[in-house]
Amino acid sequence: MPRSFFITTPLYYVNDKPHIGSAYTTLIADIIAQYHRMTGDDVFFLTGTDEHGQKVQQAAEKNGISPREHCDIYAARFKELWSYFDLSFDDFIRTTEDRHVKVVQAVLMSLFEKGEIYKDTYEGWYSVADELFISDKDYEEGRYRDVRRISETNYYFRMSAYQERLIGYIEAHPDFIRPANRRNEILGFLRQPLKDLCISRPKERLAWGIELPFDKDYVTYVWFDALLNYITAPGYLSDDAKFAAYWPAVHLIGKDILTTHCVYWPTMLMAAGIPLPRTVFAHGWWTSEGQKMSKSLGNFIDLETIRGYCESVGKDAFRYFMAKEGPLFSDSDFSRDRFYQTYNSDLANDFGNLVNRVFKLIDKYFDGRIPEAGEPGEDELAMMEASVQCRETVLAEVEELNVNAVASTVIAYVTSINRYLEKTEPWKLAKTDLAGTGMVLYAALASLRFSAALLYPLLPEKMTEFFRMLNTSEAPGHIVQWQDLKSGTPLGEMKALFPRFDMQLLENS
Ligand code: ME8
Repeated sequence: MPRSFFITTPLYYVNDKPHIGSAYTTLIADIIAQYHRMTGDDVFFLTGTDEHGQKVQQAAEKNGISPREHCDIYAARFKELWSYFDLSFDDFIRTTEDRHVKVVQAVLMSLFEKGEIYKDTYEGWYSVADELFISDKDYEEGRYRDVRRISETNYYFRMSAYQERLIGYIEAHPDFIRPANRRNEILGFLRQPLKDLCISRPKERLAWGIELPFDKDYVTYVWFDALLNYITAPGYLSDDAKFAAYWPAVHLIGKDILTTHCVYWPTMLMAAGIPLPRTVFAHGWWTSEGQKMSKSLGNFIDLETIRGYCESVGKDAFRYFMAKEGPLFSDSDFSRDRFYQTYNSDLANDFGNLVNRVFKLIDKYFDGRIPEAGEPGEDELAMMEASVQCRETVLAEVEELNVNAVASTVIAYVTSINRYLEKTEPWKLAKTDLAGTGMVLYAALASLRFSAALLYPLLPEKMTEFFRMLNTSEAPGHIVQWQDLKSGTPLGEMKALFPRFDMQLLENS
């Protein structure tokens, strides 16, 4: 039986176009999904859009269109970017779909009937911009925008009743909230008394939402609605076998939505009697050229900027950079220079040059046919062993969701292939020992093929091209054995996979 693996991204708001932040989380989730597929896991990768709430209603009003039309336009923009990057998600959920509305209403009804939801009147501060009721302290500190005093009758979820149980769960499950600093942040937050959660908005103030099944004058608070997507998509209440196969999920999110995912969501699940997520992994933040990204500073990495990078050195290079340098454990800065430097050093120099070198030598001395492996010596056996070690390390890093480390691990192996060639010097050896030269070039190419297979989730287009150059019928995306490289096969046409980027071009722009 294959192991099942369910990974999700946040559902992005449709009041903004995709940008480097949403692209990052989704690309990383895709990479993790691809590595799991590579090992034979049965993967369910989910993304989508969060379409209800005041901001959407306001944006639609501003543009003179209906909220639904607005959502259709924006959801399509996300889909377009994901298809540009050829992402491998299995489902794209929109919170306005019927399948989702049904689950939200069913969960609300059952919690209401169990007494987990009650009606009450609140008088206090409300941030219109953030759609949140805030405390007096928050108000005094001025942390929220567009704050008004309101008195309103609403429905509340008894979140406070789950505080102790949640703390106990987090303490007993070190992998539930990751990385550890985020876990500590949540445990710190839970040292304060937890309040009940307001889960409704009166329709007279906000009409664009899912109607409460027990009171038609109200719609559901957007977060209570959106979080439930994670169980709608894998079939909660609609496909028991699918739900049992995939739930619980690994949620990949940014640090901005830690509390909703690590406090609201698990307590909602506890109340509904559903197991908690396997892991909530909250990554850090991208800054741009050393500063917070902002449209006014002109350093905002939007869709057009992303496409510009992709057009200059390829989509794979962008994906690779996201993986290797992205803010997984702490914030990270996107700098144009660093982007191109990483491309040149890892992809053009380390991988690309090595491919050129090995292909040219095989062409020169073996008429472009993969030479015989011969009787491997100590160095070749060491390369073979190192490949197995490299794969084990990569798979352990994937298990830890540590995509930053994966890229470095494989590139370190590629560097070791370069060192192996420097040591064995096949270009000199060819003058005296052709069989020995064949053995060295076989070992170099077998190691390259092995690393290409491991790099596939990071560089899917280019590694597919590389496998085409090997002229094999095997498709990348699988675990390969080092010694399965077939001697005698004529190599395909050599292409420059990663042409060097001329850094001087940057000085003139
Ligand atoms: O919060 N660096 O949607 P959202 C890294 N709809 N990641 C970033 C980023 C940055 N500078 N900016 C954004 C929502 N992100 C809710 C989620 S889930 C049921 C509902 C990424 O469109 C990061 O993953 O504001 C962050 O958590 C997400 O975009 C927020 O997306």
